[in-house]
Amino acid sequence: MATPRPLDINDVQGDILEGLGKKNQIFFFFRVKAGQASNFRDDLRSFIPLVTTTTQAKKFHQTIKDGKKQATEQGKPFPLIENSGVNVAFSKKGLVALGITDNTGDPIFENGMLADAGPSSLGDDLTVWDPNFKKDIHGVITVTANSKIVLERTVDQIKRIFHVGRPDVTIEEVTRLVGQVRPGAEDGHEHFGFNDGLSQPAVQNVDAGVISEPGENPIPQGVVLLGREGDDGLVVPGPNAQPQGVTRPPWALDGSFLAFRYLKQLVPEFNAFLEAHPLDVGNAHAPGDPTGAELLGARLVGRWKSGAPVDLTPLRDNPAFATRQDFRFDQANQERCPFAAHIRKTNPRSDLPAGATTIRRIIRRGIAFGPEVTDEEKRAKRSSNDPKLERGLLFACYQSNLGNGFHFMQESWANNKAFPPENSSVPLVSTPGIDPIIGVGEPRSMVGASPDLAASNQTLDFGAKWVIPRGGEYFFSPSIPALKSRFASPGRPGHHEL
Ligand code: N7H
Repeated sequence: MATPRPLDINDVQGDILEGLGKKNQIFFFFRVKAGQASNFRDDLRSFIPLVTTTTQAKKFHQTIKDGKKQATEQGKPFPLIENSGVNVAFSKKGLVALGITDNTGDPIFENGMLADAGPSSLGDDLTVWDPNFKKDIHGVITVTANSKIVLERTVDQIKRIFHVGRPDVTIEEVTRLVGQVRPGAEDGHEHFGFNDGLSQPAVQNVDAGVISEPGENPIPQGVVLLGREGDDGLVVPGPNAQPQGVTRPPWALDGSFLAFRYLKQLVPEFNAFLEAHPLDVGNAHAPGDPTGAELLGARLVGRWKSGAPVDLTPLRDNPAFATRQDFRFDQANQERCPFAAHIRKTNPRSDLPAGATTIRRIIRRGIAFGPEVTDEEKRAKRSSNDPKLERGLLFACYQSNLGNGFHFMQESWANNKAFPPENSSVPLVSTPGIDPIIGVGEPRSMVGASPDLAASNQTLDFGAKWVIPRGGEYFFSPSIPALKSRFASPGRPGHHEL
């Protein structure tokens, strides 16, 4: 790719660098109707004005922030601001259906998630995948809104653009997944109860002035956006880890790969496990002291339910620390945070040499789906078999290279019992175990769950899994200029080709 023009965030879809404002979200997985590719590309031209840019998404968040501030100052309730966001992304099969056959330079995207999901790679049990994700999916349109009504209204507008319900329809629905933030105080928390979406990398010249971790600089734009500085190809870890270089088609500039995962969560079973394996918190309970089950939950995740990192507040939750990112792990020690804790596995910070995690950072945009746990499920300590009561996380993350980002994180960190690698910790830990939240592999266990040094090398066996992947796909989320000039049909004469 030739030296690109400077980044203009108007060109980048809003979910990537900013996140679409949302209480409700729908992921509409579609196929371009056979023989209708050309008409679909015409319809896409009418659809593009609906696509939310980074600038628009940022503006919406700023309006909310200002509105909340003003309402607090005036002692008034915060007014509901109507909002809806729309983004679109295509699978490899979708690119081909549109006649875009260039190699994107990312073999994991080129082969699709189904080929990557099995036991020898991500580790999914494909027999429990929703059969819809084994069908051909060409793309995903995601719509977010601040209410169900606004969401439905935007969905209807999109249906009209693609002539849904009419003989000249150009897309077919493969399946849809609907997410919503959890009610009341659980807003922003996923179904196990933990505050989610907190730690995100700051991107150079986009998230001005935000440096999340001490000793870490904002990540180069190319870790997220194709064709930007830092999009240098696969990095195979090792003492001489160097990016291998990559060639991108011109239309890929300012696009990003979206890894989407449909993850079911077994919430009563997770809670029952915590209750059955409480950590020793002594007998005396001061106000604010956790139960043994709460302490175990926090140490499996690496954060308390409020979001406070156990590394900063190891003995009790402290909501004042909820959004803190300014911590490093002590390489020689897992007393404050287990090596296998979910956040230590997925962002090992100082467990690896300075700068080694930069290329591995992803931007997460998940949302919870499904209803709250029912009283009956709580009593039975088991999730219901009723599909209407299925719950979990619609996990979505962006990166410029799946082999450096999501795929690597799941396969080489979360599923790898030997990661982080042995160091001079006391006591010495050669095998920290798999990630207790998302890890797959044998044995299903970790060490270091207990903060008590004498007990810290004891193995904690998890037995069953609490997060069950039920499907997913890899998509490419193009820039707005690429949508206009490469994906949609040519509009007015003389329009600019990328
Ligand atoms: Fe995770 N959880 O509730 O336990 N995650 N995650 N995740 N996750 C994080 O910082 C969770 C999943 C990452 O920089 C928090 O947002 C659950 C996948 C990364 O410190 C919590 C599921 C992958 C981070 C959870 C799930 C990741 C992170 C702490 C599935 C990638 C940031 C709050 C149902 C392969 C790490 C926060 C950092 C944080 C949970 C999935 C990755 C609470 C329940 C599939 C990179």
